[in-house]
Amino acid sequence: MQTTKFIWFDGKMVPWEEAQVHVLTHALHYGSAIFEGIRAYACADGTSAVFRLEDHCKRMLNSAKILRMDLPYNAEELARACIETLEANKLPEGYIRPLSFVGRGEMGVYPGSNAVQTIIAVWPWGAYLGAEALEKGIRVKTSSFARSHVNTSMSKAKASGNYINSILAKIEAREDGYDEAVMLDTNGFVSEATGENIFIVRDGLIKTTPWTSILGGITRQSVMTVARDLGYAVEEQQFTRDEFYIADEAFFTGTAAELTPIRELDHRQIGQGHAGPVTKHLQAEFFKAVKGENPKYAGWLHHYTV
Ligand code: PPE
Repeated sequence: MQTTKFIWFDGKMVPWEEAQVHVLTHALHYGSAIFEGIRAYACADGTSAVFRLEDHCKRMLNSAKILRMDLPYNAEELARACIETLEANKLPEGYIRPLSFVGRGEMGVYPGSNAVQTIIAVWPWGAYLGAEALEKGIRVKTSSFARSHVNTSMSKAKASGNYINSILAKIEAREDGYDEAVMLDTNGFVSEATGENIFIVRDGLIKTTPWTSILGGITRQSVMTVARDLGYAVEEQQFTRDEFYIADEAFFTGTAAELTPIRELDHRQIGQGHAGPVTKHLQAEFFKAVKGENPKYAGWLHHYTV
């Protein structure tokens, strides 16, 4: 892992090596933590831009609300701390990881009055599924693990504990020779991937799975907006794995994965077996938006300079 110099820890900038917790931290035992994943991009004008920083901070507060965690920060304070961490590390481009966790105190599932602690780390992070993936697309398989039922884990919270479900599916997919897993919900419909939302394109219609058992991806919402602005028809609609098999195109969206084309699902080639025209168009427009090359989406960017 690439390290940087400082990590923001409960309001203080501490050296990377010193940002540590005790082994009896509640979150380490029970997964009682929430986090965000945010990207910053270097722009052509020499500044950098964090993509939808305020929206990520708002989602973090919503995750805290769902988990009944009290964060002593509002969205503006979290956003400012993210920028300060990027500046302290002189990082023009990379990934931002705020995390709030239930700290040390009483053991036992009930979090009681254990203090909630918050850190923000940043690091350089290239293409999540490999540089080639962004261009050529990836091979995926339907997971044997179902996405958690809507009353099992609260998927609208980006909660650490939820990721056990993702880890199981990711390990299975990788060990079976695939890049990523497609997870079905408990009714058998396509849900999301282990850390990405899913889109298919069929007969000119772009479909993404509805906001039920999935995380409300900020990239998902951004890509829907960009697609509609370009005149494409976009629906949030349930679909099945066999509709996915006969899609003309398919792709994943996520902060880490950005917009990654899918070229194969369960040994069925998707469309022509490489990134299709709609996927390529949306990917190009998405990258323009995040790098400040489309003034229409200037409101999504929080600029800073290092
Ligand atoms: N679903 C899940 C389960 C998920 O974890 C992510 C983000 C998304 C959808 C897409 O959401 P958004 O980033 O707002 O478009 N996954 C994060 C974690 C990746 C990791 O390995 O860590 C991310 O992309 O930052």
